[in-house]
Amino acid sequence: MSEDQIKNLEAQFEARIARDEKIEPKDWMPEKYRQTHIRQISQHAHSEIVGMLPEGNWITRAPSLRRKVALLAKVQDEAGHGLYLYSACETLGISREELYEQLHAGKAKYSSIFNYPTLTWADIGTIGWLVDGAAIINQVPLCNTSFGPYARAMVRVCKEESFHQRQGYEIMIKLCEGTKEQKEMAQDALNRWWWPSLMMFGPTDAESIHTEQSMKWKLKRKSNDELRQQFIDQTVPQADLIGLTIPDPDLKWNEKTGHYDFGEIDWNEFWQVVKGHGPCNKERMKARVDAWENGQWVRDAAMAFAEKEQERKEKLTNKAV
Ligand code: BYC
Repeated sequence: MSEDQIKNLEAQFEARIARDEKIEPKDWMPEKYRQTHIRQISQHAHSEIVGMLPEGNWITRAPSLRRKVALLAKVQDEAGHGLYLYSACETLGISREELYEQLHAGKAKYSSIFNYPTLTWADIGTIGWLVDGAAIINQVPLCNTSFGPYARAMVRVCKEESFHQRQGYEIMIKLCEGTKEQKEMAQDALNRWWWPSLMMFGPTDAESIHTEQSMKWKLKRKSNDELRQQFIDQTVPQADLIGLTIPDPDLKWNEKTGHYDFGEIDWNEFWQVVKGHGPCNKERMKARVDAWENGQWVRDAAMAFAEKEQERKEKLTNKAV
């Protein structure tokens, strides 16, 4: 293709983005647009799958049948989210195997939040309340993202995240209405998960390398700092309502801006976790690699079965002829 032809295609592509048209997998797109979508969608998919591990850890220990059923359903939803997202990503011309390989080799990231341990039952409430709460805030704008398969996957994901957030907050309400020890357990979980939850939104806008381009392409519709602020403004009153204290001495309502001011995030901790040195990074990756390797026989059996079925069908067709 000549340079002029590429420029022409690029101009048409930018015009479609400006008109808020959805870009579909078979449409022409700049190579960088394709690559940055593969990066973000696959990291999102990996986050859903790795995100099953900290909560899966509590399924056998949920304190009642009702809690167990709800937690099972939530963790199962996350597997479903991973599947929609991997499928959306595959429409960009990369295979599921390649995506897994990138994760297992440490080339593709997943959300920093899942590298922290779930020590008590209150952690499950806190994950639903804060982590899924943050996920909704981050993902609602993505329902309007420019790449069609990603935007459509996000609509269902957000509906399910809403149930996840409520089940988490309801666990917290119950713990806060319970004994002194239960309330202390809830406060302790909030103390440990608050700052990592704020880190989920990524580095500050000034440090974010992808935001500018992703906003131009309408992959991202709001910046990391805008979403983080929205999360804080929404969550602080929820903590107040159940009598929990946000572990930030600098947190203060600002009449002028109409937002909460908050303390400095420990960005050194964030980058350490992102680079693989968080409390559970090694454990999480081992669980995923083991699952892949131990599942080899299932994939082999499915392939062998598919081949036999194909042979059987061919024989039947030959007989009929
Ligand atoms: N953790 O330029 P930036 C869930 C990386 S699933 C790790 O701002 P971008 C749930 C970033 O990838 C939650 N890495 O990047 C599941 C980039 O590195 P690369 C997951 C992070 O893409 C189960 C570099 O830092 N949600 O909620 O413009 C149970 C520079 O950052 C993180 C999604 O994936 C992080 N927190 O913005 C319960 C949503 N933050 O790629 C709940 C979709 C940044 O150059 N993703 N990095 O190597 C997004 O919205 C955006 O990708 C982000 C980052 C806001 C996360």
